[in-house]
Amino acid sequence: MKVIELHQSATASNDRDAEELRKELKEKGIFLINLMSAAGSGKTTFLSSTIQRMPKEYTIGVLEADIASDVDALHIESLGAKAIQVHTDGMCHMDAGMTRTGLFAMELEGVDIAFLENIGNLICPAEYDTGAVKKVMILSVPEGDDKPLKYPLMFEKSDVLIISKIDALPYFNFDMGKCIERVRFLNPNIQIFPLSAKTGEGMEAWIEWLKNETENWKK
Ligand SMILES: Nc1nc2c(ncn2[C@@H]2O[C@H](COP(=O)(O)OP(=O)(O)OP(=O)(O)O)[C@@H](O)[C@H]2O)c(=O)[nH]1
Ligand SMILES: [Mg+2]
Repeated sequence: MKVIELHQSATASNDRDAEELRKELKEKGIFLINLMSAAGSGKTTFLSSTIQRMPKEYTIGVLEADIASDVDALHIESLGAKAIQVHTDGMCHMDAGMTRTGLFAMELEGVDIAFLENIGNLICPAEYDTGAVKKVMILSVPEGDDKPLKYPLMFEKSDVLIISKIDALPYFNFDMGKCIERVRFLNPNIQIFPLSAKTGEGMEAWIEWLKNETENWKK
């Protein structure tokens, strides 16, 4: 497994770097998604289920960002997708320069969809444009329906909210209606997909969204 050690980019403007990276990805026809959530919300499990359900004509690459270890990247690679592991030198987020370095260290030839599995953290990753085309966040049922109230920025900035682990709803006091109401108050345009990566319930609607958005980006 290729593991790359990254340090915070020393450039003046992260937003400019992000715009440049997006432009370059558009030219190459690569749809980059910044996947964010708290630690353990189910990012890797969700990506695994996505890789297994997407039609084989889509080549998927995953940039795994963690403070340490390569377990997530090894798992993704075992499913037949391209994967690369980056370590962030203790930092709690990825910026556009780090994302570029990680992406171009992966063999990008033929990749249609690239996911950045960001560091598990509901706060810092929301503050940085990584150059991704879309921002997708996960909130899992065990975390609670009050998280939009406590960590509003990520909910405001995301294009898509995955409410994951819905198979666990019987065991937690998670009010789905209240959660969705709180999220829509912050971000009326956000797309919301409640699903379980474990049972597969709800995955189909997400897969349809991903296929449509990828095709739109490639036009
Ligand atoms: N019941 C249930 N458990 C899930 C689901 N998705 C993930 N999990 C479990 O949640 C735990 C964390 O899942 P991961 O996919 O490793 O979460 P992650 O967000 O990638 O974690 P980090 O990379 O460490 O931030 C694991 O024990 C998974 O099996 C789900 O849909 N239902
Ligand atoms: Mg993970």
